[in-house]
Amino acid sequence: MDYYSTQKKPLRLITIPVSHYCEKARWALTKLKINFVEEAHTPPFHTFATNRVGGKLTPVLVTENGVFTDSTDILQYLDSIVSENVKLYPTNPELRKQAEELEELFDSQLGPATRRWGYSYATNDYKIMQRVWTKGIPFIERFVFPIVFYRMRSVVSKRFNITPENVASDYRTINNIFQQVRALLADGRPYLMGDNFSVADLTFAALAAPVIQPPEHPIKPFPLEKLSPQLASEISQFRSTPAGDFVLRLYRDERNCST
Ligand SMILES: N[C@@H](CCC(=O)N[C@@H](CS)C(=O)NCC(=O)O)C(=O)O
Repeated sequence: MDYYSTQKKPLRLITIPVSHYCEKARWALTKLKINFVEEAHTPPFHTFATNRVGGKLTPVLVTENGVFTDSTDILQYLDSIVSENVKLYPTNPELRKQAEELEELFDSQLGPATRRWGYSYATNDYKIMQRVWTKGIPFIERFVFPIVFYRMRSVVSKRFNITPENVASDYRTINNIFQQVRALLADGRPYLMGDNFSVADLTFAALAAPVIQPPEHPIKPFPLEKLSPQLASEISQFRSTPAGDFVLRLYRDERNCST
């Protein structure tokens, strides 16, 4: 019997809506057609939800087999419960190792860089922050968001050490990883691991999304003309690279879902 026919109740995914690590988990759940409910919270309220199940950061996945508090652990768990033909991790051990190395590269370098780059533009913009932090959150958190916004923007700025030097360094990190992705795709392969969509593609696209703003992202991005000229220009530049184009294609072809 496969997982889908035995799943008793939906899995719980605790998120901060905009978090790209949460998007990585959400995309995997959707792609694997696993029944789940998203419990979205705006910072700092996410901590009440994550603490209650023994976690700290988001995403957290609550299942009948345990609680998973890191996006990679979540994907590995999900992969272990689905059938062979839909797995996100290659079954060949050598290919699996390469896919895991790419996942780790994107998690450890691309994710922090795109997050700080994104917040460097967004933290002072009420409209952007409201859109990206409040989708699907409880009414009370939405109600107090105006207060939270003014308090949290300095917290975010300090937490991520947003300085012009650091943001410039993030920009270089992002470009460097985009070059590595370009090199991997240079032989004409459709996906990073070859012919099949895998965890490497999903992780790359989810964590690159803040600088690409794909139209299919569950948090619908603002049209570029509604953004500041500098932000719009940087997104356009990232989109026009081969790696940026790859992200747009992955969202278009592999993210077709309602969440
Ligand atoms: N390595 C973790 C990173 C998770 C992470 O950094 N989550 C951020 C959102 S992008 C978070 O929950 N931050 C809230 C906080 O710092 O309290 C993963 O892959 O799940």
